[in-house]
Amino acid sequence: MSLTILTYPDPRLKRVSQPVQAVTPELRQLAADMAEAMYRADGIGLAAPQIGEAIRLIVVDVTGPEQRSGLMTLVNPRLTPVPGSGSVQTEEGCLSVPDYRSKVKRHAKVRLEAQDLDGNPVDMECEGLLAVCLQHEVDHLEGTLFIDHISHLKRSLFEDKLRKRMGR
Ligand code: K2U
Ligand code: ZN
Repeated sequence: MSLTILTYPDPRLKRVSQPVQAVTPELRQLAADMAEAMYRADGIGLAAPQIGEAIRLIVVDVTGPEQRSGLMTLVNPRLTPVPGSGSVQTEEGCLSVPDYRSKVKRHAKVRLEAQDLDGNPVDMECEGLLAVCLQHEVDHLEGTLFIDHISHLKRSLFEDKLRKRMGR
């Protein structure tokens, strides 16, 4: 089933997602559908709230839609910054905020704890694009978009641009 990615300012993108209680066949299907939607949209990450499900499930594949060799399906992911790893500024975009990119400051290294679809624990230290993508996706589970991290001036310029595009 092809999923529709919600776009700003859809209020469902602001919901805080609930923990996944159990991995069911339906959850597996949802995760597979999310990965397909992510690849089709040329994304390297997708969080369940972006397709309207307020649950703590994300898919990530930083090898990208052409290669498709690094898919991670993460249930109830938790990130903790690695002390002393510093921060990085990266140009981010979002499949739910089309045609807009802005620099965002993120932790350089994060510890990822999660479960995979078979209930096995995931516990790894991540850096680079994976660390940035994970922080972007886990933000989605809290109802936070990358545009919530930009300056007030940039945000008002973004909102003006959106209003013009929506003809208001
Ligand atoms: O969550 C999403 O909307 C997918 C995001 C994930 C992401 C954003 C910023 C930085 C890293 C990951 C993107 O739209 S996926 C598109 C993309 C691809 C490569 C690099 C940056 C953004
Ligand atoms: Zn996003």
